[in-house]
Amino acid sequence: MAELKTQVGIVGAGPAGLMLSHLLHQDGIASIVLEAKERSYCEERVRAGVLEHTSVEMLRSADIAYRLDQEGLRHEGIELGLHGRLHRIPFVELTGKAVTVYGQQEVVKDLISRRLSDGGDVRFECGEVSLRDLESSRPCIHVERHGNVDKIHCDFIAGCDGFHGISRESFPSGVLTVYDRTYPFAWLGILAEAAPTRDELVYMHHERGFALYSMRSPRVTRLYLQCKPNENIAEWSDDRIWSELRRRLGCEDGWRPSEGRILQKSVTGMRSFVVEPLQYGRLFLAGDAAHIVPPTGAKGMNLAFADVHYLAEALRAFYRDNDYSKLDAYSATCLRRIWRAQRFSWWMTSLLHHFDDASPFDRKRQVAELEYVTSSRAAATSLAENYVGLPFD
Ligand code: FAS
Ligand code: PHB
Repeated sequence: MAELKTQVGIVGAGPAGLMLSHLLHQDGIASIVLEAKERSYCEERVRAGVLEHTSVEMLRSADIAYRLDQEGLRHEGIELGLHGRLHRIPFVELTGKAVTVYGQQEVVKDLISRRLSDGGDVRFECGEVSLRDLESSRPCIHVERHGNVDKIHCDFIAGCDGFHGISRESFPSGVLTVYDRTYPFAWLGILAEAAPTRDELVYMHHERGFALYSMRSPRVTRLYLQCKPNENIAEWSDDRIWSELRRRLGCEDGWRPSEGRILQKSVTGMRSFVVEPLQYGRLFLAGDAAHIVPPTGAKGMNLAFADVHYLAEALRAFYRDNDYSKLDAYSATCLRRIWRAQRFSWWMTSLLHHFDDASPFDRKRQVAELEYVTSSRAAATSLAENYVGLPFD
């Protein structure tokens, strides 16, 4: 059994945990990152793909943007589709800002290789993690592996272990308030070896259900179909997927998504989830451990970065100036941004998806709202400023 000491113990090597460890390192603050999975699993997990302007600025100022700047695809707008016609939302014209398409797994690869080349302590396949003494000034992480328990004594613990992690579960019962909403549909997502034939993402409203045309590189596209919440992927042959994508994404002007070998396909559930507060004693939650958004607003990974932006700032103030005020304010500061992103993600989801239980009035109102957003500069600007990322408070 080893007894270790560090300043910040971090559970989870996703975008939140790795970015926090890197930012702390740049401030000379030590951390140990504990990850249950193998390195390859973390680096190959296909998830988000859109980085807000705010996240790109953060990666650049943290000197983690070399590959992002080489390979990321700058997108100055998106297209909303209705009745097979596309309407562009020009982000740069409306907000002066753009987004960048760069796969989450690429961000994770960049962060892992940088942490390790900087001599960072990132422990993959770490074993069973449990948290102790959270109310004390020396919380402890127990890591059990092959019957052996290591103890890591910390000043603070960052719970960055995602929705299914143990950190949120470590809050004593009655402390957390949970806000939860699930949607009566899911997304069937594919990665395809097909060169993009549009320069920007297409969000398509269709009576058969929502569809999204996205991409990862000049050779790979990423497409999503609205499907049933318990959809069985085994019932979706590649041909069936492509024929449904053609039907939903096909445009009046003849555009169709380019097709190719499907590299990966999966079904992802849709939910809006927030817990309050994000802090218990010396444990601070960040990212999916504290909140989940439906991916329609492309906010998941970006919110995780925003949380660790505030947490790193607060820990810097503590270690530099023995100032605890930002740590005290961490939960409230993050929750302001989290609820704005929740509102936007819920709104984009409500605007673009097919609800089986919608009344004829609701269907007409949904189309009227989509027509308003695609014809009003004010409404388009509101969408644009939320999509590119609200500035940090
Ligand atoms: P992550 O979940 O990324 O990382 C948590 C890490 O903690 C994982 O590596 C996990 O293995 C580890 N961990 C868990 N329990 C542990 C334990 N007990 N001990 C040690 N380690 C532990 N967002 C979009 O914007 N667009 C998308 O298309 C999109 N697709 C998604 C698809 C899926 C299936 C999921 C789940 C999410 C998707 N998201 C998407 C949202 C996604 O981007 C998340 O917001 C983002 O991964 C959050 O990052 P983290 O908070 O770091 O959590
Ligand atoms: C993606 O490229 O994976 C993606 C893009 C935009 C979204 C969701 C997912 O809203």
